[in-house]
Amino acid sequence: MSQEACTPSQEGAAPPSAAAWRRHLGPAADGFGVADLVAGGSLPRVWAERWAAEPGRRVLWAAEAGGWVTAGELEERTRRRAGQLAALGVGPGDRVLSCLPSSLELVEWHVGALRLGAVAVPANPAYRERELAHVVADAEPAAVLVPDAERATWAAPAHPGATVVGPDTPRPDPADVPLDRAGPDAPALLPYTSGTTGAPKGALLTHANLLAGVRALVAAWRWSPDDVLVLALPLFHMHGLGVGLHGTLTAGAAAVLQPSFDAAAVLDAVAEHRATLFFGVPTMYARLVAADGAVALGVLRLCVSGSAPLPSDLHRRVEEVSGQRVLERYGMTETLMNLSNPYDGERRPGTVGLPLPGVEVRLSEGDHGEIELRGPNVFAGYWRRPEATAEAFTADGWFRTGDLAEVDADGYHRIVGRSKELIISGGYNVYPREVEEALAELPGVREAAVVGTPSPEWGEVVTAFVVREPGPAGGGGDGPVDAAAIERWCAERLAPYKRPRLIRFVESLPRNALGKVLRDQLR
Ligand code: MLC
Ligand code: AMP
Repeated sequence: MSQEACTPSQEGAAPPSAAAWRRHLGPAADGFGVADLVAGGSLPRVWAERWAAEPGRRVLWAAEAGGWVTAGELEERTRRRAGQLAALGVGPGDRVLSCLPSSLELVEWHVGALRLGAVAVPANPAYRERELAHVVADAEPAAVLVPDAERATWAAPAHPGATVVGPDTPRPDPADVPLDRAGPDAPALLPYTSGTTGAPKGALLTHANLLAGVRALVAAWRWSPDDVLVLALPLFHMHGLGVGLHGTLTAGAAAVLQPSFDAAAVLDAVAEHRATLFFGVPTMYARLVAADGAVALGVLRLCVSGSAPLPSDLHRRVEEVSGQRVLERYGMTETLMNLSNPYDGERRPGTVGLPLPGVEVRLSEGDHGEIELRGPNVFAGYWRRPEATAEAFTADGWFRTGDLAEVDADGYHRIVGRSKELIISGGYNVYPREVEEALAELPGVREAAVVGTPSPEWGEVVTAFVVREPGPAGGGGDGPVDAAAIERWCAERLAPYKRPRLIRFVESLPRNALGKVLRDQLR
């Protein structure tokens, strides 16, 4: 595959701060460097080596498998999927889009694609037609894996060159192909994100990016082969996939896969499997502390929160209820994880801690401002969008996150806002413009603005301010468009987490002299 994303220059990179490495790793920081983060060259090579060394070790627990899948079985299952993809015509560098629910099957296809040297494109199976079609058309995958016939009919026209594999598609016999050959600079993962603004873009991560990102966590969080993670995060986003799954396999540890998050099921799994780790978004912690048996969180070696701000009072609640002091970290699709509270040492509520091994962090105004990043974890660029890639980096090659922070005298970072227009609801990112565009297409809506408003359950909820056309709505309605019509319209076009949960009808939208909507005023 040609390098279709624009790779920014990393020339002149200063070595990552030895002090921050030491704060995370203690004496183990001595003799540990960037080369160690990317040793082995790719995740599949590192995994295959581990699986061969200890084939009998339990790796994944999945209801579908009726229990534990061992390393040797996972090697076979993923080899078979890689061979089936090859038989479908997929080769190294081709994209493989999976739009599947979190499951062992998804893991098999994903790891199989990586082993083949293909580029895995994860997509949320809750996407509606326009959302899925956008990603399929943009990524131009050679194969698309879907859970049902409806999604097959949505995906196929978006890229007629793709082979769409649904549940009833006969699986070919696996071809015998070389596996685990991709090198560190080969593209590995293409998750979609809207970046700072605009339509969802593919963020192209190399094998080295994925490996460096995950190795830093394995070291900083003392992830060991003895660990058992309860993995209830969706496996189509960086948190569940790039951290939870990839980290487990890289550490040679084990994970209990859950098809979705349910607080009681998580607490049961902790006891049943003698789990040691849980990773979640703040909404999950809010539900866990409210559940019967929340005290069980206290038996875990480590609980990590991320993807959205963990309110300090929720941090304290978890500790009151279970004795567990949650470790908060900060990451992004484009970079994996960047900052983390230390494993040993103070975990400060309301902060996201210190730069992780390999990651250089600077703030645009010195001790405050936009977080800018450099390191082996930072992605190669946006897929086929050189302008967006160029905009995302400073002239001297640092990635601009769009998150605003301040740093205290001890080096702890506190996220204080965002310069990008983004709503985070329950750990899912929602781009106001995408929702506004869907609303504006509804006959009877003159214009709409979407903002996030605070919510104790979701962090923020998607809130729409709608200006209606006077008189009867289009589309056969008798009166002006109402909230029920908006909900029906959005349900057809947007995944559930993007749909406005609050709808306010207003006479006009507040604008500045240049005509730009004043979102702060709406909030
Ligand atoms: C579900 N719903 C949501 C929602 N999740 N609405 C708003 N925001 C969300 N996040 C909808 C459901 O579809 C349903 O709609 C209604 O809310 C109630 O559903 P529920 O059953 O109570 O919710 P549930 O399905 O349990 O989902 C809640 C959740 C989920 C917290 C488990 O949102 C979740 O898995 N969030 C994690 C997202 C994540 O992995 N983010 C990481 C991105 S990577 P209806 O219409 O049926 O009533 C990243 C980088 C990093 O950010 O740093 O990690
Ligand atoms: P995504 O684009 O889905 O990868 O989401 C990344 C965004 O999530 C970041 O740019 C932040 O805005 C936000 N984020 C992740 N972790 C945290 C955190 N611990 N606190 C605050 N925001 C976070």
